[in-house]
Amino acid sequence: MVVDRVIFKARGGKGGDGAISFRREKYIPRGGPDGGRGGEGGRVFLRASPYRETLRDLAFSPLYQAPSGEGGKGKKQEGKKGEDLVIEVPVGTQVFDNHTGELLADLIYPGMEVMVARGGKGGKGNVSFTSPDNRTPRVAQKGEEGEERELCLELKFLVDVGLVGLPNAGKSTFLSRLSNAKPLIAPYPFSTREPLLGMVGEEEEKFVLLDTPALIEGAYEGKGLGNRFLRHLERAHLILYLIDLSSPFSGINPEEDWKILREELRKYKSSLGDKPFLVVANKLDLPGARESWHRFKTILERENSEGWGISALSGEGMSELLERIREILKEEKGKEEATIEQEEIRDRDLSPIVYRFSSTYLEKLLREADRHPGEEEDFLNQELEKSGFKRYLLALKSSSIIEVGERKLVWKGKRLFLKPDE
Ligand SMILES: Nc1nc2c(ncn2[C@@H]2O[C@H](COP(=O)(O)OP(=O)(O)OP(=O)(O)O)[C@@H](O)[C@H]2O)c(=O)[nH]1
Ligand SMILES: [Mg+2]
Repeated sequence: MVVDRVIFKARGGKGGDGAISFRREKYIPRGGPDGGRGGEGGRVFLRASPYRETLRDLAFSPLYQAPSGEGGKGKKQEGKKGEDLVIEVPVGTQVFDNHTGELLADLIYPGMEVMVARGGKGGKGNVSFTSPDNRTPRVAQKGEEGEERELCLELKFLVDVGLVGLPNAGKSTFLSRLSNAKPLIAPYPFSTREPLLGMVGEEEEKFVLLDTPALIEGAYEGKGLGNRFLRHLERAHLILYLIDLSSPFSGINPEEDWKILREELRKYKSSLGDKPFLVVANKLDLPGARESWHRFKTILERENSEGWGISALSGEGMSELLERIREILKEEKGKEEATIEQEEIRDRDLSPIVYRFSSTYLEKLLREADRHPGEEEDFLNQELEKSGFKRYLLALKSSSIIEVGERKLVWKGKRLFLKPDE
């Protein structure tokens, strides 16, 4: 089974303790304090990996903790930092704070990392406690505990087009006809038990099509296989309602099936019901289906819904429909970029979200920006505007910190700022 939701705690490493130490050298009988600071604890990151498909591997451990920082040492040496713990998750994972319900990050880009728990600060060594009254302090500070956070991770496939339908409508047949996916196709209801993705087309034109298990009336209350897979459609740009023109299982008419499907999606989440859609009437090749389609089509036209008649089996009408799907996708994707709204983090107490990008593109861009002294920021933002990379940044919350290698940037008001190191 696909595990697409897990809850666990992430805890940053403890900071190392400060050291109590005194200089001991020949000819310096009473050396001053020289105990260094403890190292910072490791941080916990989640990383979107194209090699992960489910959250299953994370379902077994209730706590992920990064290593502690090492203690400080003599000669004012700072302890070693704890290593960061990086947990790999599938691309498309959404990260929520399980207590507040706040969406912390949407890991839609392979290689994108978000920090979910900060490491504890290292304690000060005794050197920091020297004062005129106390030249030989025998105290140091303990390292701070790491930050702890309970997270809820949900995998939502990055789907362009989602297929929904009653049992046996031909959803899996439709997917297999357009993509290289090999779903189970069977003449009985509920043959598909898990959502399945397929890639349609090549290169620029490529899109992701999702086949889902059948819905039935009352699915929103958990009837049949329920609606737990519908969340994968939340990010889809287009929904195809596949209707069986022969209706052998429901025994009713296409209008009725269409109404049921529409209602189920609305009850699950009204935003799903509002998404762009096409009604696709299938099995046009069967006896009586053409007449049924003509009646149904008139009804759809009356309510201003766009309908297409096809046969997923013979291929009739499929290429015209595919063309229309591509057209809608192009429009919708264009709109999306223009309307993404970004939430500013207003509450000063809320620490900004830290993302990390291992991107050679960004690294290179930063190096190039350095060659434009005084105009680094403008250069950076102009280049981003031209590249496709900006759309990944648009998925981040505003006021986030972005780490690229050793550099720290701030993403705010749809612009990248070069932040001087603290
Ligand atoms: N005649 C005809 N049969 C079709 C067509 N499309 C699908 N079928 C048949 O309908 C049956 C169900 O097809 P599936 O693709 O498994 O249907 P599904 O909607 O995925 O079914 P579930 O996963 O069980 O909900 C199979 O026997 C298919 O061969 C079509 O256009 N014409
Ligand atoms: Mg199926």
